[in-house]
Amino acid sequence: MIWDPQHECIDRERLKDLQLKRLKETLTLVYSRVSYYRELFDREGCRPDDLCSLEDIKKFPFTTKLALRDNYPYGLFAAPLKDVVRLHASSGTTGKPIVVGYTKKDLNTWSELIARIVTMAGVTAEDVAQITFGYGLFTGAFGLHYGLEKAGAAIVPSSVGNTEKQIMLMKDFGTTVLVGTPSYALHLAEAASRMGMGPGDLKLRVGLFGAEAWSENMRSELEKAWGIRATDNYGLSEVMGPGVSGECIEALGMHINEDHFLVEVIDPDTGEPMGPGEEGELVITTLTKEAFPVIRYRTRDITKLSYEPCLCGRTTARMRKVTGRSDDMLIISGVNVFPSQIESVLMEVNGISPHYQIILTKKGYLDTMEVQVEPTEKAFTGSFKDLEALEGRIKSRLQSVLSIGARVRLVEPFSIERSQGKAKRIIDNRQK
Ligand code: DLL
Repeated sequence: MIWDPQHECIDRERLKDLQLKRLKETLTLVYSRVSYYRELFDREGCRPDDLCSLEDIKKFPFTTKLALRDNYPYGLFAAPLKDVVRLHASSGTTGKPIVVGYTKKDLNTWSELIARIVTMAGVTAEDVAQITFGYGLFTGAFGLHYGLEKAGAAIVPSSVGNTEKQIMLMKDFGTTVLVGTPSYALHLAEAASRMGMGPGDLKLRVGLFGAEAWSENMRSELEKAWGIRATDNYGLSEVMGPGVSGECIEALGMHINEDHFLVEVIDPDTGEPMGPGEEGELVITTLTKEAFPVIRYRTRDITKLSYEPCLCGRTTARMRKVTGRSDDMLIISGVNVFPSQIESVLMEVNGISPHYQIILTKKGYLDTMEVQVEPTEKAFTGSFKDLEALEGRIKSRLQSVLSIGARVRLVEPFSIERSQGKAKRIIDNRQK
């Protein structure tokens, strides 16, 4: 089934007309309502009126995470707060998150786009969907929640964690759709098998996975472990959250909701456009957002686009699975973490040296992070109690800034290797 055939199977010439009209409206909106964009456009000598074709988007400057950080919290909102009905946030590069807002119309669009994506993955009103994303500032849970509800599925908002209870709910409630990060879904599968439960004991049939990169091998493992069809969906808070794109049952790339998002692929080093089918960084302009429109947002995600018609009948462009990022952002169990956030926490703590290392490993299918730090010689008193207190202070600061737990290990002064050039701070031992 196709949720919105009028838009998902739209003739591409008509799509371009619609995109151009909406792009003009969005540029006019940000120019008139957001001083950041107005000043930037004026400086760059570009005006919304300069836009005569979709190609002209290239005359407008990119937006980066830095602009979002500098305008924290509401500086880039194009709607007054009285019209904003929801706020979400995602990691910034420092201690402060990126804040995004939604009007009622934005929320309605969001649930429509998710309804499209879950329908293309094969979800129907008959389904029982268990959402294992964390309900909170993260866009994952609420985004999927309202779209699945719109599609008519019965939702089990079990949120993150509590693995054994998740499995009990799956069995007792007859869950048919599992929603979460692919790594958590594998962890759940392992736990279910320890509890003596296999695919035959549960009704699961579809997985809606996203929020982190995952390989085709991982897809096969998930499909085997749960006896399901595992589908990928993509999005980012700055643009909306989940709902930007998702896989249909052909699983040949994720269909982009192009009537709401204009996409480009650029060379991450030069900013120059890449040719059709070439790999590069995805850049997105929102076409209908009211509260938080973004112009040419550099996602840092590496992918490539395909405009070939899909066997499912949809005409929208597809993006290949995201294979990496063009910045240093880490995704640890679905949570975005910048090494610079960790560094800023460590620099605030008295009694430790500026040398540290972040070690990522897998425990079963879950990501774990260990932060190794050196106490200064002064702080290295030999008193176990002092060291334990120091470790506890670092741990709780990290938890509050990153929203995930990290193991903190104090190591002897001068034991972390000093680099000759660029410091190697991250050791990622998670295999892909
Ligand atoms: O992760 C939104 C989301 C939630 C998407 C649930 C899908 C399902 P953020 O926390 O802002 O938003 O993180 C966005 O996560 O720029 C990518 O690097 C990565 N990411 C999201 N989905 C995928 C995916 C949500 N399917 C960042 N494959 C993005 C690979 C993904 N990476």
